[in-house]
This record gives sequence, structure tokens and C-alpha cells, in this order.
Amino acid sequence: MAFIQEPPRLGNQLDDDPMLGDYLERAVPAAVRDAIVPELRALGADAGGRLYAMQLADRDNEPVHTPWDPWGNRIDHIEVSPLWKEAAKLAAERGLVAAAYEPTHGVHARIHQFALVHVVGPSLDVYSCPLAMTDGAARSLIAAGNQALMDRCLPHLTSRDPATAWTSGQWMTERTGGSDVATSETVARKDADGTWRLYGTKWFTSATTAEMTLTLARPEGNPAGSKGLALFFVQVRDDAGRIRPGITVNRLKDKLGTRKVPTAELTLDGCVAEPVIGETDGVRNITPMLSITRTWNAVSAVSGMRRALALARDYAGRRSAFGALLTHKPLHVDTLATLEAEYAGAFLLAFRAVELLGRREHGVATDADERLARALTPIAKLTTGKQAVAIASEAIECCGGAGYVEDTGLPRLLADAQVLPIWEGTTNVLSLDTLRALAKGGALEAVADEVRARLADARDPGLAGPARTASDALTAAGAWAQTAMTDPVRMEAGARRFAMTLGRTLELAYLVSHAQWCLDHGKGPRSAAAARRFAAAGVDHIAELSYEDARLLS
Ligand code: UCC
Repeated sequence: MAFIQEPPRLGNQLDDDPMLGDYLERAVPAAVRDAIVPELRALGADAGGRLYAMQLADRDNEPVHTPWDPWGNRIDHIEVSPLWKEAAKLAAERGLVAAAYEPTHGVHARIHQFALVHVVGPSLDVYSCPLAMTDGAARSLIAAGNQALMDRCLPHLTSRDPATAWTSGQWMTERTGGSDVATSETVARKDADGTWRLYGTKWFTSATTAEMTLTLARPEGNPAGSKGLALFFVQVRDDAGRIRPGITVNRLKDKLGTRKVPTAELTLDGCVAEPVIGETDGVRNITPMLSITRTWNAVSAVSGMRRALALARDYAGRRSAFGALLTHKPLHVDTLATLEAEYAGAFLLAFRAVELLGRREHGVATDADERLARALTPIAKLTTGKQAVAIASEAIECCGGAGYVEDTGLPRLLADAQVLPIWEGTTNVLSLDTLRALAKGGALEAVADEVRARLADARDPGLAGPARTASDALTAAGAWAQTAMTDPVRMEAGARRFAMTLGRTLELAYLVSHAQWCLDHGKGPRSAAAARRFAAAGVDHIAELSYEDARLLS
């Protein structure tokens, strides 16, 4: 009989991931852990079983936009995939947003929420996108202190009832682009009766099935630039789910990945809007949204890596070549080990950002926590986004040609990962945001203190080497920042290498500290091995590269 290769399978997505289990044991008190682990385990079974099967079966279903009904009415109906409908229900019931806003687990609420997201997110075909924006909108309304909008929206945004749950959009990107948002062209006009209406084009609105959105527009007469923009709330759909007057869906985007996400181009022609907070400073007022979605991005990057690795590892146990299973081939073992180390470092960085978010939201953050969080959010987003693409690429390569064939489902890992360094701020924009954060003062010291404190945990001789690598990289980054500070061109040109060095240094410091905890708590030497391997993969990206050379090459 001809040879037929078995496909990779997934097990329970909690139990198969020692990183998550060990982290929860270290980071949350036993009472919280006892409460959340059964829930995570049930979700882990669903994620690796029923939902993964549905995801494979649902592969060809993509959102469909129907602009008109048969009688000529403009309806702009968007039909999402069956898995997205299931995801909407599951997300509400399991509290993928709500868990962060409920008092049950206090300062650990964010860890609880993002552990849920980590376990199930990769089985939901990027439904994490509307959830991230929903979470960001809830947090932005709270930060703005707009009581009327909070009363109206929060019960829906944080609902556990699928019948009342809303999602939110985040309409920032225009034809002028998604990075330099200050150049947005949408205008806000006030009617004689005081009603605000928006006029313009939104060029990239993700998950346009949302019931509401936060968006930016320039009140007529306001100056150019980001200060002249204001943050607006728009109720996108009526109670029957119909799109409201003044909003037209021009078309859905034809994207490389995230193909289940209905991303649209919109024309706004007089849609009703409400200012969320004042009539200026829109960019500053939407930054709470950006901090939340960037944290979601980091966690989604990490969970995407974990999914890619789970499939590649399982495949290695089912695939024989040159006389042995891949799990027994030294070069394959070595390849997977490098990927595991990257995943472990990325996991710890992303969840540190999650911890800090929780501390800030529960009023227990110190000044140092605040400064650290401001820098850590862009650093975590940019570092993990790049790692996610690299790991997805390697993981599909681990499956050979099967990894390149669409109906195995494997190529989607890479196509979906590729959005992570792009949306919510590209790697370069976030490198510049890292400089912006550090310019506020005290943030670089907060990062340095964090690294030193984690490295001080290392007592095992096997961790001395990785600790030295992290410490040296920190010194190099600090020295570079000191001298580059006086030369804006040099500083900007080197910003990505600098931010990436901080990201990898933090990851290694967290790995060292976590590894020591694992050794101390009978969890074995796996994390120490990850720290050593991560250190060998390169941490210090600082390099004095000539800008003149860069210009010659551009
Ligand atoms: O929309 C997109 C797709 C949606 C899908 C989302 C799904 C997510 C799912 C994830 C999970 C899977 S993609 C497009 C997204 N676009 C962005 O993220 C924007 C990228 N660009 C930037 O981040 C830029 O750095 C800008 C827009 C923030 C730069 O704006 P400005 O106005 O030129 O810069 P300024 O003047 O420096 O900043 C204005 C104010 C300042 O405060 P004040 O007014 O007090 O001086 C800054 O300190 O905003 C403050 N600010 C911040 N505050 C700027 N950035 C931040 C920040 N990150 N945190 C706190």
C-alpha cells in the first residue's frame, strides 16, 4: 500500500504547554490558579479538538460583503465565516474581554484574561482582532471618563451574554496611511442642533461587523496635526444589526492573511458621531486603545508561535525520513529547540506587559512600573511580532512541502503572523515610540533596573553565561543611547536595533529568572536550556552602521 503521511494533531492546549503552566504557578496565587486552571483546561481541550477541527473545515470560508438587497436597498451586509460566529459566542461566554473588567481575580484579572486568549486564540481565526479593539475601546472610554458613553457601552463591551455583547472597531487608518495618523483627512461638522457628523474615507477598518467604533476626525476649523484631531464614538449598527446612515462599505480588502477578518474601506458621509473627550488631542486620547491592542498583539504573537510549534513538534513525531522519526534526528531536534527558546522568551516578555497592565488598572503600579510599562508595551509588540513571523516560517518549513500546501492549513500560520509586525504600529513606528517613551525620562532606567533585578535571581552556574550576555547587551544599549542622543539622525537610524536589543535583553533576563524559579521549584532544567539557547541566538543588535552607507544603499 502506498505511503500516506499522517497530519499533525493538537492535544490539550493548556496541558501541552509547560511554559504556560509553570508561568501560572509562579505568577498567580494558588487560589486564583485553582479557580482558573479548570476553565483553561476545558478551553485547551476545545482549542486543540473541536475548534481546531472546525478551523480546518472552515478554511475556505471568507467574509462576504453584500452591498445591496434584491430590491435596491443599500444594506452593506457582511456575512462572516461559521467559525467566526462560533468565536463571537465563545468569546462572550468565556469572557475573553470581560475577564479583564470583572473584580473576581483583582490585580490578576489581566493574567487570567490573556491566559484564556493564549490558549484559545489561535483556534479562532484571528477573532482576537475585534476582541482587542473591543477591549481597547472599553479602556479608552474609562480613561476618557465619559460617564454617558461608559454607561451606554461598557455593559455591552464587557458582556458575557452573546445576545448583548458588542465588539468595537478602531478606525484610524485613512488613505494617508496608518502610521502618521496626524494627517487624517476626515472632517467633523456640527449641525445647527449640535449633532456631530463625520465626512471622509476610512481605508482599513478591521472587523467592520462591530456594533460601535472609536475613530479620529478633525472638527472643522481645527488646526492641522494630531492636536487638531478629536476622538469620536460612532454607533455603527442599529439594534437590528443594520449599518447606520452615513456609513458605506466600499469593499472588503483582499489581504495576504487574516482573511477571516472582514477588513473594509468605508466612506463616511454624515454619520452621526459623539466626541469622547473634548474636541482636540484625538491621538493622545486614543493611546489607551493602542496600549491595549499592542498588548493583545504581543500575546497573539506568542500564542501564534506556540500553535506553530505545537504542530511542528507533533509532526516531528509522525514523520520519518532517512530511517528515523524527525524527533530522533539531531538537526531537527536542534532546530525545534531554537524555536522553543524564542517562544519562551517571547512568552515571558508579553506576559510581563500583561502583568504591568493589570497593576496599572488596579492602582497598584509604582512610578517605576508606570515608566517600565510605557516602554515595555512598544518593545514587547515589536519584538514578539518579528519573532512570530520567523517562528511561523520555520515551523511550516519543519513540515516540509506539506507546510506550503494550503489545504493542510499550515501556510495560514505564516500568512496570519505577517500582520503582527504591521498593524498596531509597524516595527519602525514602534521603535520610534520606544524612543518617545524613553525621552519622557526614567524609562530607560526602569528597563535597566528590571533587567538587573531579574538577572540578580540567577544562582545556578548554568545560568551565569546567559546572565552575562543579557548584562552586556544592556550595557551596550545604554552606552549607545548616551552617545546617539546628541545626533538625531544617528538615533533615528539606529532606533530599531536599539529597541530590538532592549526587547531581547528583557526576554533573556526574564528567561534567566524564570529558569532559576523552575530549578528551585522542581520544574526541571528545560527553562535553563531555553535561556542558554536564546542567549546563543544573539541578543545585542547594537551596531554602529554608517548612515552614509545606508544612504548609498537606499
Ligand atoms: O488600525 C489598524 C488595524 C486595526 C486592527 C486592530 C487589531 C489589533 C489586533 C491585535 C491582536 C491580534 S492598524 C493602524 C494602527 N495605527 C497605529 O497603531 C498608529 C501608529 N502610529 C503611531 O503609533 C504614531 O506614533 C502616532 C500616531 C501615535 C504618532 O502621532 P503624533 O501625533 O504624530 O505623535 P505625538 O505628537 O508624539 O503624540 C501625540 C500625543 C503625545 O502626548 P501629548 O499631546 O501629551 O504631548 C504623545 O506623548 O500622544 C502621546 N502618545 C502616546 N502616549 C503617542 N504615542 C503614545 C503611546 N504609545 N502611549 C502613550
